[in-house]
Amino acid sequence: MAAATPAGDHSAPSARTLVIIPTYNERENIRLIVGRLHAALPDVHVLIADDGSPDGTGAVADELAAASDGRIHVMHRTEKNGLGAAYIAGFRWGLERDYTVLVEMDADGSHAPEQLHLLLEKVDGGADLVLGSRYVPGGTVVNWPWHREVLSRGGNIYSRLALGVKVRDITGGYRAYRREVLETLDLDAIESHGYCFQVDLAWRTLQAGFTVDEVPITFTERVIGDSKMSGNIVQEALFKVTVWGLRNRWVRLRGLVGRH
Ligand SMILES: Nc1nc2c(ncn2[C@@H]2O[C@H](COP(=O)(O)OP(=O)(O)OP(=O)(O)O)[C@@H](O)[C@H]2O)c(=O)[nH]1
Ligand SMILES: [Mg+2]
Repeated sequence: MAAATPAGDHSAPSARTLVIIPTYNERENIRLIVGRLHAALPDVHVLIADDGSPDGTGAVADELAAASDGRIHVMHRTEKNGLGAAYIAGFRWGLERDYTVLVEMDADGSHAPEQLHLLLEKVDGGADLVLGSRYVPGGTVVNWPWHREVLSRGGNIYSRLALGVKVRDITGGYRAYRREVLETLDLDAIESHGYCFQVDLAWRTLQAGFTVDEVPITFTERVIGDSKMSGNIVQEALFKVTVWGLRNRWVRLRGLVGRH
């Protein structure tokens, strides 16, 4: 069967997969999500990157790691520094080890671990970055208030137009990177937070000439715990995407003028 699980096929690029889960106050969710993940794909490794959650998520993560036969790891960070910084620290941790695919997944259940194999199969098929997409045919959003969906769809349409890319869900945070992508990008240069971090990384990946593919996912609104979304995150994304889009057009325009 072509769609082998990463656990079953050790020649596949995804044979050594690390799933990075950033957490801030996800005490109840972290157990559930890691349990679901290992039920779906027993061989993937997990790195929980916790920013000193006041609710004790870090201690729960330590318990899970202690009982995990080395498949669960925990990074304790001292202060809440945003999801982007936690992911970058997690990527570095994974790149220092021999993981071949690095995955981003939220702790809150929005990204179904049962669908991770769909992303990994695309990586094994040759894609450098695979996005779990709500906005390709077959993709869907469950239980989101209408204003969140409008914001998310609007942000994606705006990003697509401003940056001139074909990606349908560039703000989504369920993704699988081939390690070569993260080795190539200048992770030190990435300062974006929130949604903007996701756009930033996908945009850099495309500009570096890597292939980006999308697979449909079912995104489900969190049931337990509180959102860390804020107006600042939206403003940051809007501002930066506009600057990147204008800069890209300017560079291309200069190139055209320079040729004549
Ligand atoms: N380590 C770390 N993780 C964070 C931080 N902010 C958010 N996260 C985690 O990043 C993931 C996504 O955050 P969410 O609050 O779900 O953000 P969202 O998906 O935009 O919003 P909702 O799903 O509506 O709540 C979750 O696993 C959070 O716990 C942070 O500052 N540090
Ligand atoms: Mg969420």
